[in-house]
Amino acid sequence: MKFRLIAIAVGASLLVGCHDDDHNIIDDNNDDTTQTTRSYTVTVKNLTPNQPLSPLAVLAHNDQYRLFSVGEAASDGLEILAESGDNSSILAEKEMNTNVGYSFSGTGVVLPGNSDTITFTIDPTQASLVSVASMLVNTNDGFVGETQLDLTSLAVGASLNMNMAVWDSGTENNDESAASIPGPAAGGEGFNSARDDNNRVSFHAGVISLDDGLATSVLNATHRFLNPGAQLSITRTE
Ligand SMILES: [Ca+2]
Ligand SMILES: [Ca+2]
Repeated sequence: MKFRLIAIAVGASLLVGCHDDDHNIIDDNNDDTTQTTRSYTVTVKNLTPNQPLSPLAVLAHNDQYRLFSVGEAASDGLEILAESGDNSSILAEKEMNTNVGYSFSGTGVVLPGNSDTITFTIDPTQASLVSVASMLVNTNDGFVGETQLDLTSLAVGASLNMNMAVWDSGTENNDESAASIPGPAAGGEGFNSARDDNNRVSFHAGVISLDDGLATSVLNATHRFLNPGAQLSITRTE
């Protein structure tokens, strides 16, 4: 995954470089109707005190695709990401789903207070909407995610900024046990195909933790979070 990411990053920067050499950027701003590619940077900043975020999954797609729907069952790919932090199944949507034109992985785990940025170029006739997801790894199945963010009207140089809600994928019981939390707080199990929660995506109710009286919890007060869990910024660069 890392090698693939590097290849994408290099490809994107080459495109940007060529474009700058050949054209005046200001002219391009006024020439949207004929522009066949658009470039963006997507940055996610971790706002939590002690919840590392798993490597970002970013998809660019058309309006027929949703990464998740609140109140409905998570996809298998989202279950895997939300329980283990493994983004590979979500990224494989590009191969599995004709509505998904592009997939991009973050560079690695995003520690509290840190951010990760993905830069990419897409053809807006193939994909004009973006979805983003990442697991809070010291949880059973908590994740930050946004879906169907429409970039169509975002002008060059403009940004879309928003707070990312923390969701519960509904695919794993929030027992907070050492055996079931994969992050550094516990080192327990990641993905398990059993769906022993309510099987629908909802706002995460937060963790309880040992400090709040859940005697079997491997978590403490530092692992708590209240929405939002991260900040998302998408800037159109070309
Ligand atoms: Ca859950
Ligand atoms: Ca599960």
